[in-house]
Amino acid sequence: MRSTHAQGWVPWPDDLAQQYRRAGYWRGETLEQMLAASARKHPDRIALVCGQRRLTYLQLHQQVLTAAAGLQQRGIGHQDRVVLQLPNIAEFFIASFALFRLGAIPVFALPAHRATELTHFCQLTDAIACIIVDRDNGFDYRAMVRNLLPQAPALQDVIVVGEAEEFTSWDGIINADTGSTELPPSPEAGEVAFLQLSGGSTGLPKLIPRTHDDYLYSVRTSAEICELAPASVYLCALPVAHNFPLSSPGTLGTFYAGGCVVLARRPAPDDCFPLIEREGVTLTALVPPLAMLWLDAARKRREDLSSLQLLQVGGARFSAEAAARVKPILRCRLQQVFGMAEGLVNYTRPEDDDNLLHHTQGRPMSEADEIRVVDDEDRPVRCGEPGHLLTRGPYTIRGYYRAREHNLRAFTADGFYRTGDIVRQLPSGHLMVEGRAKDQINRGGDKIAAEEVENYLLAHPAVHDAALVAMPDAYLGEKACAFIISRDPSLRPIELLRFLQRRGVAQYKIPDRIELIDAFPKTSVGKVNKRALRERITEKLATALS
Ligand code: OOB
Repeated sequence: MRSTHAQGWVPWPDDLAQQYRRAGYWRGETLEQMLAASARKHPDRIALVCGQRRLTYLQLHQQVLTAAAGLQQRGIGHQDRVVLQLPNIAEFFIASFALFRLGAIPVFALPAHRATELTHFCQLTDAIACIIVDRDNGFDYRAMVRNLLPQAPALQDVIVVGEAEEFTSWDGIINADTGSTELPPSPEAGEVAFLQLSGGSTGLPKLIPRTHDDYLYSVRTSAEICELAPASVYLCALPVAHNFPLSSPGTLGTFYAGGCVVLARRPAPDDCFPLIEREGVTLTALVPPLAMLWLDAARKRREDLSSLQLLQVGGARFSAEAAARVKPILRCRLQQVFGMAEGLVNYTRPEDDDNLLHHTQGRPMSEADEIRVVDDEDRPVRCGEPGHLLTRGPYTIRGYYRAREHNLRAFTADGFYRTGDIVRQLPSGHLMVEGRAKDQINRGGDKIAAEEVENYLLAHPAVHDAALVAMPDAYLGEKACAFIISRDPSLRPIELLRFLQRRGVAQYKIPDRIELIDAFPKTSVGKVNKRALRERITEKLATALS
């Protein structure tokens, strides 16, 4: 195999890799070969609906091959990293599968990311190209990339879907005369297929290397558990590059099953309900705040949602009360999904009773997922007791990309990933997410690494120290509150928020509230006592409400 530590990722040990292959988990197929197989099986079925565009499997696959030839002509090839930042449009798939075909490695940025995050992805991966859209949601992605070019010396090509200005136009790539160019051999399925983002808890966002073999195993298994078939119509309402709508079973699971993927530009009922009615959507995936929004809207709106058979909810804790409302209101099944871009995904199953369905976050998708629930010293806790969740298996990574130091802390010596989640495991194998040990805020499914935002705040000359903590929020579950020790008595919170915005940080990471404070409470060993800060802001909010 060509993939090694030197390329920045940690492969599975050889004996386990062999075992996973022998067991049929890893089948030696690339993601693009999976699409090609579906195109052979169902050439004339609709694979993708994007606005008024409808592509059959054959058309989609042909466009992928055309794009691959065009990208190859631009000098993109095997192992080259390409930052891909696109909203929910067909080009996301055409570009991704084209890169998979070439063995190039897309880095899946989210549309919410701004110059700070994009610069980091370009620098960390030495990306030679990026693919963006001209504008979306009132934001000009070309202007953002134009400004970061001096900080991304490896970037040779900026490819724009839409009005390209001085950059390379995507239309030019797919219409290029590539007549005589031949595509290279497909990459090996054991190689890294793409890099996905981690929610993280430390300084800068980490990148997650997923191989064709491991990802496709999770896609196939998810598709089986969710009973996907050619008649399935999957609505992609969440950002298309996120692991949940991409693979659990998501858009890729739907392509694998020969079903139809419908892209929604926004996840709100205004956009999604008419699509459900028009396209006969059978399943979709939401984060809890959106699920609650949909539940409220469904009672008031008139669209016919009767085609919907399954609503998946995950990414953050879904309350048992809200879970119990899904079936009576939407008249479809609920599935709770507890997953992570690093690998492990848990699902409730069709046969689970309401108690499991409402109160647990499901059980591991694979019999080969190894689960350990341990105390602070990595000793197993008794079944049913809360503890740290560690996991290892055929689709859970062994290390982050180019992060040797961090990997020593994030993984055990025997390769278990420390999820940072506190769970209980029931005798049935089902997990209940009880809390979190990692220093992260889960803002309705958007993950914020506290240390990352603290560092941005510390860059302001008036900030002496900063601590970011979660505060409760009825809609999002959690929001972010920054406690600041200021050097300058005249510093106003609004100035700090503007400072972060000017710097170009994803909007969801900008603190929802800033509290100025004289000193941080400390733990007995002298660390900032974040629990005390969380309690302080929670009490303050409660008093303000009463
Ligand atoms: C999904 O992936 P990520 O990488 O954005 O976030 C993973 C983290 C987990 O470690 C956990 O802290 C939290 O998000 N989480 C949940 C949850 N699902 C994820 N916490 C409570 N209840 C749940 N159901 O969020 C993701 C990836 C694939 C499928 C689904 C979600």
